[in-house]
Amino acid sequence: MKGKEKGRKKKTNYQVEQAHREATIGCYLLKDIRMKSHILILLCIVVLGVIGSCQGGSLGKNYYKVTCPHAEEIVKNATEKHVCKNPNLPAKLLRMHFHDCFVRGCDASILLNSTANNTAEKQAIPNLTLSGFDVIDDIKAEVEKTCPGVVSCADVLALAARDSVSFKFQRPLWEVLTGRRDGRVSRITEALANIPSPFSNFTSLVRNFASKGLNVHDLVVLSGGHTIGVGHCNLFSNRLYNFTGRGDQDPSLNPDYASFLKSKCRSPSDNITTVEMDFGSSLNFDNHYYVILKKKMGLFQSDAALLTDNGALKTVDELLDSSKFFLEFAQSMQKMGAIGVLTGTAGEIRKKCYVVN
Ligand code: HEM
Ligand SMILES: *[C@@H]1O[C@H](CO)[C@@H](O)[C@H](O)[C@H]1NC(C)=O
Ligand SMILES: *[C@@H]1O[C@H](CO)[C@@H](O)[C@H](O)[C@H]1NC(C)=O
Ligand SMILES: *[C@@H]1O[C@H](CO)[C@@H](O)[C@H](O)[C@H]1NC(C)=O
Ligand SMILES: *[C@@H]1O[C@H](CO)[C@@H](O)[C@H](O)[C@H]1NC(C)=O
Ligand SMILES: *[C@@H]1O[C@H](CO)[C@@H](O)[C@H](O)[C@H]1NC(C)=O
Ligand SMILES: *[C@@H]1O[C@H](CO)[C@@H](O)[C@H](O)[C@H]1NC(C)=O
Ligand SMILES: CC(=O)N[C@H]1CO[C@H](CO)[C@@H](O)[C@@H]1O
Repeated sequence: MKGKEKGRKKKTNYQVEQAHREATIGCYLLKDIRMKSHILILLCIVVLGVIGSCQGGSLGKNYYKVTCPHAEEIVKNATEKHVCKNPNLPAKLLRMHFHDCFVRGCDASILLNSTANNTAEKQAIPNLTLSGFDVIDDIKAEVEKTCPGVVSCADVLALAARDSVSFKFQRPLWEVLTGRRDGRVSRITEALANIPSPFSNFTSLVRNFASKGLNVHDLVVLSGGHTIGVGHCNLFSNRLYNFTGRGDQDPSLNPDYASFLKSKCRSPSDNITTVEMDFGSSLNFDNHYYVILKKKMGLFQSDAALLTDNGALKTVDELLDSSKFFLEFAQSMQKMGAIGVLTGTAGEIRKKCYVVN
């Protein structure tokens, strides 16, 4: 076991380093590749614009085409600048977008600060970390310089999440329709009630997703978001130390992996240490999450729960095909990005993302 652990650790460090290197190279190449990808994207917009029908309420393609023609490019540039400095950012922004959409719809309610009167959603989220919020505020400020009061924070977040994850690929991994408007309300209680728990079983997860108009297929596909990022020990250490109250381990967790996790999370109450969710590949956005899931190495009970239903298991197996994963993830993200959006004259266009106008 010791030998195995060592091997694993080495691999992890190596892969993390490699991913860092790739990201850095990406930053140098940025200018060259950008020209080409712009031409491609332009082509896509023209072609798809003719054929395409709009999904997701009254969101549309390039909604700010007239009112702020460079909006999406400004967001992309600003996002990439931040990702170059912080390779963990894609995970923060992807999760932030998910949390935004699951509470009151994708209306940037997650970004509002608490006030004297009200404790905001933000306060409930077990550490999305400040780097994410700061970055969104900065990207929004960039957009405001060119087009004050035009582009919503909800759209900025949806675009920034997509662009940060897509950065290493130098092409957008999913389409983001725009035209969302910003909400004026953010309540801590609603976050607690709507955001799925890592301790959930399959039935609760399905119910939670269904209440957002997402089906079992979306649940399995979007859980693939856990291919990047980290989780805190206290959110899974019950699986290691005291699963049923008899000092036991979760039998649905790979025992070798459990030993490794114990070496990282030394006590059941450690709420500081974090562990990669997709072991050995947590900076790579890929379908490796499903590979480790099949080996009973999903980090949370909510990950392991996807193996407890035959239908979900079938989808897990399908997503072991990489191209299938990218295709399906793009579709489900577009569905998620349309949950409960405010459009038309609803809500407002916030000037600053952390406070209502
Ligand atoms: C299926 C229900 C889900 C549950 C129960 C869940 C739960 C969690 C938990 C507990 C964490 C760790 C937080 C921490 O310790 O700091 C986490 C992280 C994360 N989640 Fe989920 N999640 C779910 C679905 C999703 C979806 C749909 C996405 C996006 C498509 C997503 C993206 C992420 C990302 C990227 C991280 C890493 C964040 C970081 O590195 O800071 N999750 N999730
Ligand atoms: C985005 O960055 C590229 C490359 O640095 C630059 O050519 C382009 O003008 C930028 N776009 C905007 C809107 O700032
Ligand atoms: C908003 O809240 C964040 C913490 O969530 C804090 O860092 C920031 O300073 C606050 N911004 C303002 C303008 O109060
Ligand atoms: C605080 O709450 C009171 C009563 O509900 C309301 O009249 C007031 O406008 C609120 N203040 C702010 C800053 O939201
Ligand atoms: C799933 O969790 C819910 C909520 O905790 C619980 O009521 C239900 O009995 C659980 N279902 C199964 C099959 O364990
Ligand atoms: C395990 O959980 C049970 C029941 O909650 C508790 O009585 C016991 O002290 C725990 N054991 C350890 C080692 O934490
Ligand atoms: C972590 O646990 C300590 C001690 O139980 C507690 O005081 C602290 O608030 C916790 N921190 C977080 C971020 O939950
Ligand atoms: C955004 C957020 O809630 N951040 C919290 C993360 O956790 C630390 C303590 O571990 C808090 O101080 C932050 O407020």
